[in-house]
Amino acid sequence: MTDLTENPGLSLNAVVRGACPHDCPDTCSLLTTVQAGVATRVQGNPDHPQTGGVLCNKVSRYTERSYHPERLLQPLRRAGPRGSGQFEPVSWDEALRDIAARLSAIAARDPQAIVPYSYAGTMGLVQAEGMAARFFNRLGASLLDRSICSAAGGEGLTQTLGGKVGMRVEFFAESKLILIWGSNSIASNLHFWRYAQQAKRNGARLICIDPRRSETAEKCHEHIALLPGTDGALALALMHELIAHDWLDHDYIAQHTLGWQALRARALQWTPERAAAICGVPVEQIKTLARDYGQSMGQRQRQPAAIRLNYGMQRVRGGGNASRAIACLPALIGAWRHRAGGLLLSSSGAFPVDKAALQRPDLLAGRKPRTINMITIGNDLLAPASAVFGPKIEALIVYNSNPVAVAPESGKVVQGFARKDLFTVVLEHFQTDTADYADYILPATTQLEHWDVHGAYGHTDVLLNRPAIAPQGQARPNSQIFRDLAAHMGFNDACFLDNDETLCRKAFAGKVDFNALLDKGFATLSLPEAPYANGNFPTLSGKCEFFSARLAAQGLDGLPEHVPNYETAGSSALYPLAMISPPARNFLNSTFVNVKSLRSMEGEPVLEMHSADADARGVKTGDVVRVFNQRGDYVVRAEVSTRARPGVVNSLGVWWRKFGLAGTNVNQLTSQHLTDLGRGPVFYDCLVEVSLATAPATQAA
Ligand SMILES: Nc1nc2c(c(=O)[nH]1)N[C@H]1C(S)=C(S)[C@@H](COP(=O)(O)OP(=O)(O)OC[C@H]3O[C@@H](n4cnc5c(=O)[nH]c(N)nc54)[C@H](O)[C@@H]3O)O[C@H]1N2
Ligand SMILES: Nc1nc2c(c(=O)[nH]1)N[C@H]1C(S)=C(S)[C@@H](COP(=O)(O)OP(=O)(O)OC[C@H]3O[C@@H](n4cnc5c(=O)[nH]c(N)nc54)[C@H](O)[C@@H]3O)O[C@H]1N2
Ligand SMILES: [Mo]
Repeated sequence: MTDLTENPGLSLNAVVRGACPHDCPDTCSLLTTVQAGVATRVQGNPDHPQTGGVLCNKVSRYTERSYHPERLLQPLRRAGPRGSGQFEPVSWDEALRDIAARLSAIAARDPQAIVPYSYAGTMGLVQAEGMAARFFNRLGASLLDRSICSAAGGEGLTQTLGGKVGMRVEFFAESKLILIWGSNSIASNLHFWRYAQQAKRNGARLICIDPRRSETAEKCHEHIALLPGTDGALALALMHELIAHDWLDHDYIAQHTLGWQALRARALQWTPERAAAICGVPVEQIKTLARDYGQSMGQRQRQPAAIRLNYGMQRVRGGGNASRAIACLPALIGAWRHRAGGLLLSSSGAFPVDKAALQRPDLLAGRKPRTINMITIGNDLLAPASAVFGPKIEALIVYNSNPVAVAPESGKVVQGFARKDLFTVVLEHFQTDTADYADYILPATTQLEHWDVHGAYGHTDVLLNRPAIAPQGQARPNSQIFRDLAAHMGFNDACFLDNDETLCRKAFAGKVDFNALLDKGFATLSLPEAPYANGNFPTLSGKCEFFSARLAAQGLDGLPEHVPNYETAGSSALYPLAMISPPARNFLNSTFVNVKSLRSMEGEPVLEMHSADADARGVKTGDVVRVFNQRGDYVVRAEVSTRARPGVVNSLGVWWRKFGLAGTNVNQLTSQHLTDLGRGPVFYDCLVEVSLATAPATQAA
């Protein structure tokens, strides 16, 4: 067995196979060209079918990010007021020693006062979940509910289909009707869009369901621009029409579903007229969509209808129920019978990841630490100790995340991070908005510099990432930093000696051929082509559960229902506009905002407004506007645009605050409320008002 971590064979001239680490459904296979020890080019691997030799704008500029002049290359210690961004260099040993001493002192009182905060800066199983989880389990730190992205839809899907499972993405190429529901695929799921294009060339009809006229919406045959948070109503009205016109697969329903009579009664309450009023779309559009969908699987046509459900529709109060309602649709028409029919939200449930081997929950040794929801970090950092909450948060260890920019209600998040009595360590590539508040910043390696292994959430291949170049400066992999911290804390369990190769091998516990990964860089899971053609859903009943006994047992509605937003469009005279803040095409959440070539493509933070809403406020394109609600103010440049529908403004995220106008970003306005299911975020359930800004605003260079 070669020792991959020591990596003696790091060639000075080579083409190295890797994996894109970013939080994106596509998880591409990368080829990095190295010349004289320097990575000169990152390309998509043409041998990997899902990547097809194509990369997005962002990752094709990966070398610009890795060799960025502002890359953090040595440990830093705070040398000015908290949040001022002033730091001084410090040696690794001094930093680790001091951090270990501070954490040990807190842990002696109550280790739950220490909170890890991480998300998906890298999705690699080693650099995201392996050594870090072992460290925090051994410490007995608070657990983190990593809920900020996909929790509502994940729970909705699990309660309906039994897990984060669905169609295989490649078969969308054979579909005849594709509903792209709550997704701007061209921006955020480019490699799915390639399959949708293939289908379109073969005569498929593409329908986009999205409040915003996105890049994707304008390339589909039809765009249904509903109000944010009304997808549940739309799905129930579609069911109403399927029932009223008997566009149903009675045999599939009888054999492979649970709760049909109850769902039928519920759906019959949802006439298209009722839904149209809630969704803010013409009733004819709902009826036509139902006909297209309902007749797709008719006896003679057998033209499979497929739904690419995504995250946009979940980030509202009723996101869980809406996902459940939509997940019921394919079973009603028997779309699952065909490999190109059904639905895909996330494929992550297909991967046999051995979490216990990686994360070692046994190191908790019977302790049951509290769980902090990452969405409410603003409130939680400001919460005093109490019997319900537990100890006040005294230390935060942040890695793979930029909460000061991405978490909701930034005003509170900033106030929390600025607390004088909080000890904060940030593992990062760059001095982000969050790193500005650190006591210590520890420099981490990028994907070009470390080993990792990846599953995916938009396809079903496992990928291996080999380092292409040596770590830059004094940067260390996250795994190494937690190994080092463990040593300084005196944790001498053998598992802290596992190197990255061992972690890569343990991740799939022998269920994926590691030699194939070493040879080719990727391995495809062996899965059935049409997994639910004969039922066999991974639910307890083995059926698609229209009615969920588990939800009912929790006192919740066992059937999917339309759950209105916390902040319903049109419900407030003070804040009459609904605001959504979906991803920008050239950023990846807040990653890449500091890469100049990409930032110049995005220009500056923009608020798209419909002309009727702009005219009513005397706003023209290019005006600096103040967007505000009860949670704060956000300053941004207005763009009067046909991408916005009346009553809804769009501000693409997630800018670093320090690159925004007046040092703000859109999360100044979003709320810390949670979704109906899964305790997820409600970024797109947010009412605001807009007015011309009076004070001049500046953007950092
Ligand atoms: N370029 C790029 N790619 C990304 C990301 C990025 O930041 N940039 N982020 C990555 C991450 S973390 C994720 S989770 C995925 C997200 O993946 P997707 O969910 O596919 O991504 P989005 O492009 O955000 O699409 C969301 C769409 O939903 C729409 N939307 C907003 N509210 C509603 C609603 O109530 N109902 C409906 N039907 N639609 C609504 C938005 O207008 C937007 O066009 O993308 C990943 N890929
Ligand atoms: N308003 C609004 N807010 C949103 C969203 C939205 O649509 N609208 N989207 C939400 C969603 S879907 C998500 S997933 C979250 C994303 O939130 P985060 O997961 O916090 O994503 P990023 O902002 O990309 O920050 C990731 C950070 O990890 C760092 N990083 C990358 N690789 C490594 C590594 O190997 N080691 C270390 N130590 N650091 C690394 C990067 O430099 C980057 O600063 O944001 C959420 N916030
Ligand atoms: Mo996400």
